[in-house]
Amino acid sequence: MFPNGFLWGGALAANQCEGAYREDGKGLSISDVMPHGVMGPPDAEAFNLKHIGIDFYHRYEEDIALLAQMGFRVLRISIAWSRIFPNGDDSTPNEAGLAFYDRVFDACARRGIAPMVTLSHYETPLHLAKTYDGFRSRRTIDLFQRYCETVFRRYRGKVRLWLTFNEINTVLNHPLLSGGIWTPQDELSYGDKLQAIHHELLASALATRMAHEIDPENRVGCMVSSVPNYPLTPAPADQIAVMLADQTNLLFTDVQARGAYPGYMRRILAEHGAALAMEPGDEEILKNTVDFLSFSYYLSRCISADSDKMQTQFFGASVPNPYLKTTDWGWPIDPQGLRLTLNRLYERYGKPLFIAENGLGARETLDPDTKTVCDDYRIEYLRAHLLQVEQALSDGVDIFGYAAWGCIDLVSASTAEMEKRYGLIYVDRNNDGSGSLRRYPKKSFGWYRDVIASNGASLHQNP
Ligand code: BGP
Repeated sequence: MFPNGFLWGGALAANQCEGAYREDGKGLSISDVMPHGVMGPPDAEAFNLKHIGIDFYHRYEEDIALLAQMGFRVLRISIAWSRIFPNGDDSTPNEAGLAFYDRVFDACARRGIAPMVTLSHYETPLHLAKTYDGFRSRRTIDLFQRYCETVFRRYRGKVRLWLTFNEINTVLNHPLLSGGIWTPQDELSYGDKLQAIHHELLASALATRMAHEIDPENRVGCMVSSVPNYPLTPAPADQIAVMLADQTNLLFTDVQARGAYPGYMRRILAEHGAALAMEPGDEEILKNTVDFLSFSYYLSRCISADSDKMQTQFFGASVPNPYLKTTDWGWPIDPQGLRLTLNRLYERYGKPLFIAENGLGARETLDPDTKTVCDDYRIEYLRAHLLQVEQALSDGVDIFGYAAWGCIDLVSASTAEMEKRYGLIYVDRNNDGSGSLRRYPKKSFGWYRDVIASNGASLHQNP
């Protein structure tokens, strides 16, 4: 059973939905010059779908009204840092950018939707990336604090749920997208990335402390990409391979939820011949732990100690799992992995959990006659995952909400395309940029509305 007050809703990110990339004083972010997502180098000249996105900047009223029709109680969005501080190191904020989010939060409030705000979702101001190499520089921590203080004060009372960095653990694989690091990946040592991670962890802890100081009612969470690793065989070597793979992810939640580097950090540093440059006071800062943990969940990974078996994948080196089907983009579909993730995180940290992203990316077209998309496969995907959330609740895990990723179709993060659709609402826009941008509820729209209205009970009916 889902508890009363469970926060049902969905999630979006500014750089993937807002568009208006140069409007009302906004500066460029790294995403504005990454037309291929993480599949190619930055290119400021090439056509970039994110420049218009799904035009949420001008259509947020209509979009929030549609989400309210589904009964949303929470909407996770991000603030585009470069809308508030166009260069990232400006001395004063951009009032037009601040006013935009006032309007968005007011629209949510009018419809009884609580905003949950990600402070940094793959959209570091480009100037910070180019000038300071993003979070490789300690200076970026101060600039992030300036931005956080501005938005915490401005939206005091309007926003109470905050996430610091989206999928903070992806810095190791995607240093530009995740850490705003302009230096090409192949020129970075592992130690360079660990140092940037240290800076992001400090920035996150300082933001958490500041959020609590500015409004004791603020609740701050971390956000990680959660991918359970399974051993390919019962061979002990495969178990150890899983343990090591897990640790490179747990490192982030261990620091953010427990307040200190775990013991195995020593081994990680030694293995890579790296050392962290720490300043006096850093360890104290890290003690400012989060109130809750949030994560994205899309897939699980299978791991072998035999490196010849491991294949390079966008979501990390792994072996195909013979028990799982995959999406059109090759992402293994594993609802039970979500129950496992919820249990493991709760056992380890004992803090409330929020599922910040989950969903199915698929190619689909609008039926010209019915003006909808019959997305039974998405309903099945979401239903199977939500039933596992319910199982985890029965296991005793404290879960306070669920956000369906890309609840309105938007530009994808990894491949920067429009045609990888996650929405319960179809947006008429195509990879070549054509389309009216009109919104059309899909079949999953009515299905999710019923799930929310019945507080999960309708999941037990066949869709
Ligand atoms: C997460 C990101 C989102 C998002 C989602 C789906 O990694 O936090 O921004 O887009 O994954 O990924 P994609 O859009 O690449 O399918």
